[in-house]
Order: sequence, then C-alpha cells, then structure tokens
Amino acid sequence: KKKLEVAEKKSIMDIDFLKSLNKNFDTKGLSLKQRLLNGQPNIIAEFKRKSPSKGWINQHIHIGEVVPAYEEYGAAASSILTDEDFFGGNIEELKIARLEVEIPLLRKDFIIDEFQLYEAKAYGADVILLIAACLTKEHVKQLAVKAKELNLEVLLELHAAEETGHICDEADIIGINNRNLETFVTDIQTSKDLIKLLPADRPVISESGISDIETIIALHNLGFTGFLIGENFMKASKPAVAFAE
Ligand code: IGP
Repeated sequence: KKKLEVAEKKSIMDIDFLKSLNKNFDTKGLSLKQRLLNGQPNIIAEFKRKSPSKGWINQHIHIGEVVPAYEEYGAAASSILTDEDFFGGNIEELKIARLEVEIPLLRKDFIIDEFQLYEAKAYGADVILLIAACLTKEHVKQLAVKAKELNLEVLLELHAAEETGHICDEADIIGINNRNLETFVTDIQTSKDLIKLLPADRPVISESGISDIETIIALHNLGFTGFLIGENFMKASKPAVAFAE
C-alpha cells in the first residue's frame, strides 16, 4: 500500500511538472536539438489533416488556427506535413506557419532529393526528416551533410533495429517511429526496445501512437526527451486545446 501511495504521489507530481512544460523559460532562439537537451519532456505537436491509416482526421482546418496556438500552449516545436498525396499537406503551409511562430518547425515529408532540402529551407523549416526505411545508409549521409550545409537540423527516423546502421554524425536527433510501416499498427514497445541500441550522445524522440501522459512519463524515464504527437491532437476540433488539456 505504501509503495502504491508513493507511486501515486510521484505521478501526480510528474503530471504537474508536465503541465508546466516549457513555461516560464525563455526558449526563444533555441534549436530543436538544444530544446531536447533540456532533459525535460518536450512536445512536438504535429499539423496533419489526413493519414494513410486513418483517412481524413481534420479535413478543413486552417494551419493558421493551429500552429500559433500550439506555440502559445508551450509546444517545443511543430511538425508540419507537406506531403500532399498521403497526408493532405502542402509546402505553402510551412510558410504560413513560419510567418506566425518562432518555435522550430520540422518539415515532415518523404525526403529523397537535395532539392527538397533547399525547398524546406526556403519555406522556413528549421529541421528536416530523413526516414531510414526509405533511404540507403549512403543516401542518408549525403542528404544529412547537405542539410547541415544549409543550416538545417536533421531528424533521422528509425523503426527497426536493422536501421541503427544508418546513423551518421550529422543526425542531430534520432526519432523512433512506433508505427509498423507495413501494418500501420503502433506499439510503444518499439521505442522501449530500440532506445537501448542507440548512441547516448544525442537526443532521442518517440513518434506515433502517443495519446496519454503515462506513456510520456514512462518513455521520459527511459531517456526520451521529445514526443511527436499528431492524430491525438488533430482529431479534436481545436487541436491546440487538446494539447493544452
Ligand atoms: C505522429 P501520430 O500517431 O501521433 O499521429 O504520429 C507522427 O509520428 C507521424 O505522423 C509520422 C509520420 C512519419 C508521418 C511519423 N513518421 C513519416 C509521415 C511520414
């Protein structure tokens, strides 16, 4: 009983701590990597209208209503889907968000060509995503080197143990995607298993299928300092209010 009381007290404290996320702390000008190194749980709130697994999540919502509110409620960064076919996004929306917020913006897309890095930079991204499952090790390296030249931070996404060989020095942040890319099912255990295989010298974030604070606390205790959350916020009519709650 005593142990339970202690555990309950601790989780209440953690929840209060989580609610104060990034508040009263001047983070202006910090890059996503720098923010993740603060050791606290940082939320990267995503703008995503549709997905291959769910179809339309929030079809008609305007980005200008969402990303500034994410910032206001304390998101450490925002991820913006710019892929049109699968995610209903658009590169122009990155620019709209850029004009309205100061938090780091991640261009979320399937990057396979340097052109997309120049485009990301031109439209105001601070961070780009490289997905190990879509690229060879050499291609990851080549794109990451180019991204660094353009002063973009690199988030390298892994979803299986075999992909750890794709990690290069230029990968500023490692993301573990909990979604199985064949079945689309998410399993938090992927994050728990893969973090053990990663170098300890850079921040690690957990991506996909996160919808409760207990999961964030559990993953934070394992060393994750960033949590990429999309659908759970976007399915609400006011996504940023869902985040604040
Ligand atoms: C967000 P979710 O389950 O909270 O909506 O997931 C994000 O992780 C997901 O959109 C994502 C993604 C990607 C989308 C992760 N990696 C690669 C497109 C491409």
